Amino acid sequence: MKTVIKIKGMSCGGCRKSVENALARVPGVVSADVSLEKAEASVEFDENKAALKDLKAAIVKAGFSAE
Ligand SMILES: [Cu+2]
Repeated sequence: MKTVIKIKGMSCGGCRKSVENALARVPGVVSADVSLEKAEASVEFDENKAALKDLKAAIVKAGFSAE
């Protein structure tokens, strides 16, 4: 499935990349596109392997806040 997660705390391309990498490492994530301008991540994932809370936890662990 696909979901969009609002992210707070990103201020540059490095932040964007950190979030993207963190999401890509979550098992079950197919693709993660993070937009710095929109402050959100579009994530495609296999809901049998990953849950929304896992995606948010990865973002928080990377140092940002997810809504
Ligand atoms: Cu940054």
